[in-house]
Formats: sequence, structure tokens, C-alpha cells
Amino acid sequence: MKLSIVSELNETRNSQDEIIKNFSRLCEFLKSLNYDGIELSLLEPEKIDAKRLNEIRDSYNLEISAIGTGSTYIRFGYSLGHQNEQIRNKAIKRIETYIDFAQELQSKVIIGLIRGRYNYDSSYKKEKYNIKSSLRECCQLAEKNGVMLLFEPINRFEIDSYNTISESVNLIEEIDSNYLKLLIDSYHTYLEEDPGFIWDYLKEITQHVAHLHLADCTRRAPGTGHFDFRTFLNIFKNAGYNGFASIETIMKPSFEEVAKQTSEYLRLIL
Ligand code: LER
Ligand code: MN
Repeated sequence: MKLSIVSELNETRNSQDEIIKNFSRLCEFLKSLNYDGIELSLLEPEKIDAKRLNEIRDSYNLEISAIGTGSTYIRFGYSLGHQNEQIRNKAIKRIETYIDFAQELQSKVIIGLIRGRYNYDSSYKKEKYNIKSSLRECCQLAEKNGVMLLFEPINRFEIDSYNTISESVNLIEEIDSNYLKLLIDSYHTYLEEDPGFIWDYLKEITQHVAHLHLADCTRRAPGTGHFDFRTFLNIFKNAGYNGFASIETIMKPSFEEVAKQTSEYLRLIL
């Protein structure tokens, strides 16, 4: 299993030179801790010089494990489940931009918070229908470009549908695309799943999983709370999972501390 951590590049505010300088510094730091990759959470990937990023990434022998898209919903308000067709189309267009970027960087694109939330104009049923039809369009774009999409079940306090793993598995089985896989986040698993059944269920669905997010039950660094990472990660390890486990936590006391603590902790338990 490979290890990465989520970081932003602040591409909206920073100049190209600043983006590149920050990325180089990030690569150097993570390489010194034996990381295998970086997951980038981006708002405007088209503002980033992908060729220069590739050169730096290669010089450190790192991978871009995945690209996060949630800020498209948070900052622009575009979402795949939106009741307004024009706004849905804007979200799909943004996914196309992420796919282009991910193709250049040989990465994957996350479908998480970009699904959005419904308001008084919509309903749970309509939202699910819109997400499904938008996702079919995103899958066509993914297939055309050979880029994997990662569908992430997210807890009910952040999003209104596809909160559980089984609901999400049903969706990806229904859509049935070779370019649509599951992202399992330990934090959402902790909040949404029944601890009496989840470990057995995870063993049944490992073939659908292509990415993991790691955070403890308080969303702090793994090992600081009581989520059972040993059992969780061994399910994937025993199934021959060779993808990424990516740290996505509240970065406190600091990004550097979380990166250091977590790599030490995971080496102890894996
Ligand atoms: C949001 O809670 C989350 O886990 C992100 O990975 C979703 O884009
Ligand atoms: Mn996540």
C-alpha cells in the first residue's frame, strides 16, 4: 500500500512561480518522510503548469495519488446533483477540466463534495437522479481520457445522499464503468457504518476500491483517536490492494506534524 497526504497549491492566489516553488518544497519534505505521493485538492487546475509539475514530481519519484474537486462546490456552488441543469453542466465541465489535468499527471479524479446538497427546490429523490445522470456523463469523459473517477461515500452531516458504502457500491455497479471506482474514507466509515458488520462487508467489496482516505474519528491524525486502523488497513492489505492510502485530516497542530506522526504510526501498525 502506498502513502500520500492531501495538500492544496493555492493556485487561485499564487503566481506560477510560487505554485512551483511550493510544490517542490512539498515534494522534498514528503520524500524525506518516505511518502509515495501527494493528493492535490484544487480549485482551478487549468492555472497550473502540469508539465513543470510532472518534471518535479518525477525528479522526486513521487506520484499524484488523486485530485480533489470538492472546492468546486464550496467556492463556485456548482454541483453534480443540482436541480438546475445549467449549474449541473457547469459542474460536469469542471470535472472535464480536472480529468484533463489528471490525464497529464497520470492521476485520478475524486467525486466527493462536488455532488452538492439539495435545497427547498429539490428533493432527495431528484438529487439522486441528477447525480446518477451527471455521473454517467462524467464516466464517458473519464473513459475517453483513460482517467479513473473515485466515488466517495460522505457522512450525512456534509452531504445528503450516498452517505454509506453499500449505497455507493449499488450506484457504481448500476453505472458499470471500468473508470468508476470507490474511495473509502475511514472518517466517514466511522460515522456512517455499523461497527458490527462493516469489516465483513468491506472484505466483500475490496475489488471496487481504488483509493483510501485516512483520518481518525475526530478527523485528526490516524492514531490520535480510537478508529481501528489496524483492522481497516489489513482488510485491504490482505486483499492485495496496492493503491494509495491518503491522509486527509484537520492539519493540526500543523501539516508537517500530521505528515510526520502519521507516517511513523502507520509504519508501526502495517
Ligand atoms: C469530505 O468530507 C471528504 O472527505 C473529501 O474527501 C470529499 O471531497
Ligand atoms: Mn475524504
